[in-house]
Amino acid sequence: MDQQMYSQMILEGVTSTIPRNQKKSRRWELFYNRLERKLAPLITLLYELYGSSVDFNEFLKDLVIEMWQGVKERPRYLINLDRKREEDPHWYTGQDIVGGIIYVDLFAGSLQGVIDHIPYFKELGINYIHLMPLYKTPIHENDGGYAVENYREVNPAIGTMDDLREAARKFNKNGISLVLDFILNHTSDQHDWAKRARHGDAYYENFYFIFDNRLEVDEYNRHLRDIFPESREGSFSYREDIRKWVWTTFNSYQWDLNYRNHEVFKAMAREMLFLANAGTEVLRFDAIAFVWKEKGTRCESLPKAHTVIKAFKAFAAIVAPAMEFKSEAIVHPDEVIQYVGKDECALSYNPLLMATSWEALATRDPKLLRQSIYHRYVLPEATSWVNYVRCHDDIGWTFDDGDAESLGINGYFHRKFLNEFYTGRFLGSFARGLPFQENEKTGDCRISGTCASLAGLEKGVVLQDEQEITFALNKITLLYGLIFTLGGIPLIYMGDEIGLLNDYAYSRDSAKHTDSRWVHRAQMDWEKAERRKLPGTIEERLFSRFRKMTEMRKSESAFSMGTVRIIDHEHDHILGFARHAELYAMIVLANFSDNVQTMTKNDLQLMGYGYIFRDILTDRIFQDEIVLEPWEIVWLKQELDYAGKLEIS
Ligand code: OTU
Repeated sequence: MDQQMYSQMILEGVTSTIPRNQKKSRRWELFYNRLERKLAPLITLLYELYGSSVDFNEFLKDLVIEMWQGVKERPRYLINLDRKREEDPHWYTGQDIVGGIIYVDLFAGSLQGVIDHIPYFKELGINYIHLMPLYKTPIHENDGGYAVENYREVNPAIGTMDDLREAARKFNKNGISLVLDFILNHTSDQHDWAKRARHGDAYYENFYFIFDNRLEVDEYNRHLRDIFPESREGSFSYREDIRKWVWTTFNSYQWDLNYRNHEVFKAMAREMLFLANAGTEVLRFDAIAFVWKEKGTRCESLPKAHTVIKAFKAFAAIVAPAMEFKSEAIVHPDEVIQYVGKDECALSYNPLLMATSWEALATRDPKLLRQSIYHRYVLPEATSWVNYVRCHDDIGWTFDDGDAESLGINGYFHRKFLNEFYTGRFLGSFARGLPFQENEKTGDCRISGTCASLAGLEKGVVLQDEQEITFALNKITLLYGLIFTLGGIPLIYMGDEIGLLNDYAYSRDSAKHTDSRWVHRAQMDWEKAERRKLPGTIEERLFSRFRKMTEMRKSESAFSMGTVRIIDHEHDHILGFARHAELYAMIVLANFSDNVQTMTKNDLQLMGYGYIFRDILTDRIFQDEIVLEPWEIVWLKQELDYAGKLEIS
């Protein structure tokens, strides 16, 4: 039977079970229309995953009923948002969006506290806010919120589900998009499903990967890499209480869900709808590379991992079309891109840009960064990067070894150097970072630290070295300046705008001391933030630049997602690129060095870019040459020539 007919049959089957009065409602009409258009593609995807199960039809009907429940419960303002987004489906590609990420408790104590800080977001120009996992978790073993005990409950220390709904509504009223996490690869071992599985309930045992047999575990392990090697060798944990092995890709208390079981898909789809109806506009899909497992493979980025996400997307498109997915796949660049698509994740973190920016800062040479923008920046139509400088996680050096090789860089040794540099072990390094998940077997390591500490501000402040401080402020501005102009949604890890430094207190906390990422999950310091109002302070110098950058980004349509044209020139330390708007081009130049660099206007003229430029961040005019201070970034706009015409060829 073809999918369209099949879908019709399921639709009729479900319709006959819906009470007549419900079927007369406008909601039903809306839902039915969407189903007619969108159910068949969903079924095709699900068939690929679960078509061989005997109860496939029942499963589909259950899903449709879940969806109807979701549509009925969807608040009216979100139904309106659905309509608005359907009219403007690529809203997230615009230059008018600037994001921020926070941990609710660390930023403002509670959800009400976050609501109270809406003016601060507005002051900075932020209109997309990622509230990091705020669900109920165990008090100690929670992986910073990523070990969820209950997706429908907010961590009681920060508020309630009603507070979250209120925050979402207030965000909506203020034109701010709410971003939440969907932690779908695993639950906490304290989740009700895991508890039931531990008590021998076969239905829930099937939600996870639980093995009696060590041999089977070993067989899987042979092909897997260790993600958190400091916590354990291999991807499985032995549970004394049940005397069995459980698949745990991350920490031992994070149990991987078994998506080969359609009941898991159904249960998680239900949780997803719940979050959609709480007001989520963008759902961050955590650790998606791992969601599908097959023996004899490395169980990362398998084709069916994509099918699972596409199926979730097709499902959400029927109930909550306003909601987009953001991919969090911090993997090889070839794989990162596979998750990006309007029918999968319209948005994706850009770990390569993040890593190569820091790489260029350490080497003072942007060639790898330039190459990664040149070869790996383009995305499919109607999708966008989410660019970031720092987040709550570590920095991993995820560039491709072949790319590096072609520039004469040996990947293995270069990563070693970068790790030495950012942990401050390298002589003369400006960075103050810590190693994360150092793997003695492979020599692998990642880096923790706040943006400011890694960029040299901590060193400058400790040594009271004014030049180091100035350079650090320039470096921070440079890194953020890139993500504000390259196209895609820039994300500010809140605290970076005032230069929050590493917080070493985590090492004295028994629940945190083994995870160095806590060093950069510092509490927002509101007293420090107040100093943004005092001219000349570090906070004011930095904050005012962030403000200027958000303002300028939003005002220039050239900075929306689109083509980036790399500018070729002969200055080793300068990265240059152009972004074209309809009538003019914006040219961004960044100096990756401790010295002043001068670029002749010839370099730009050769490419057809005018004579007179204005840096829109400082309003300086450049006529004969462009002089860049150490670590400076300029955003140049071509000025009108004296005859009043645009100087563009
Ligand atoms: C994500 O990160 C989260 O961002 C982390 O905070 C969590 O600890 C983790 O998942 C588990 O939920 O390894 O160092 O290659 O793609 O998913 C960060 C793995 C991580 C990454 C990423 C993971």
